Amino acid sequence: MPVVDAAWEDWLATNAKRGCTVDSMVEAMVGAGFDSLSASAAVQRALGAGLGGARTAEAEGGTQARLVKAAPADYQYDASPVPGGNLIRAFDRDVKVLMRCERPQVIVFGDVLSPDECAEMIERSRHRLKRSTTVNPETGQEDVIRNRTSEGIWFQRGEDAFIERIDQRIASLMNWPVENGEGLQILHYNTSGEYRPHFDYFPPDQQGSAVHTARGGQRVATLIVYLNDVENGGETIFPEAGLSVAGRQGGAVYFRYLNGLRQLDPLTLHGGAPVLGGEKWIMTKWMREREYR
Ligand code: PD2
Ligand code: ZN
Repeated sequence: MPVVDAAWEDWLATNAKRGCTVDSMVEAMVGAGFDSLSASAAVQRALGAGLGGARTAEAEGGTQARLVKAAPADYQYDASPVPGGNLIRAFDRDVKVLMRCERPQVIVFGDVLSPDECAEMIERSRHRLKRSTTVNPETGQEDVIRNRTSEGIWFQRGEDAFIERIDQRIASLMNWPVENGEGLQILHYNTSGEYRPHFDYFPPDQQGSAVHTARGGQRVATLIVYLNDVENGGETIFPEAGLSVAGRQGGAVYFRYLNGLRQLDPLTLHGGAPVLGGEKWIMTKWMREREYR
């Protein structure tokens, strides 16, 4: 595989300045022999370094490399709502804290769900999966794009007693009102499936965001629960923080990106690395500023 040498750095900087899309740059690099993860990381680096800002949007892995104004240095890290300690009583279950990172605010948990609960979530979802979409930053519509090669399904909040219990447990763990949570989303990736780096928040400077924030306001924090052990690959990566979380069944990663000043943390850029062997099942909970109806 080629390396990102001075010539490539120059090419990246020039194309980032010209406003080339993430996709087109990654594609060109892959065409020249880079693997998609290295190409994506180099493009993200170039955009960050060259333009002094962060890429935005869930759709970012998508077609447009847009910027938010916040620079990492501006974001004020205030206290996370998640309590301290090694063990957190979350509604009906004791959840282990395995790792905490302060900048960005990331926490890795063990035992959020039991193996039986993970199996039940997978079985309830298996036959209802649909190809995942991402939010188009211009229109706010959901688009199917290559940067998110997974299939998913949503459960309505509290739709039955089982889902209600999981919703309550997660709200208790995130220490955020259950009413502010979006419904649980289950995602399935086959081998080679990935979700390129993006933000979970809705970029304030993009037209399409208003459609989403009208209901419940901005997203505040994410919890990704791992429903199976992945044979190889499929880590949740935070490229700006140099962090990679290899999930274990029942465990979870939490990250928070909206502080009390309503600033958004660009260090929470994150993605799902390609699954190199086996399959990957996750469950995601997004919390909003206000009640989500
Ligand atoms: O599958 C993942 O690890 C992953 C990574 C980044 C999922 C999401 N984002 C997401 O659902 O937003
Ligand atoms: Zn995400």
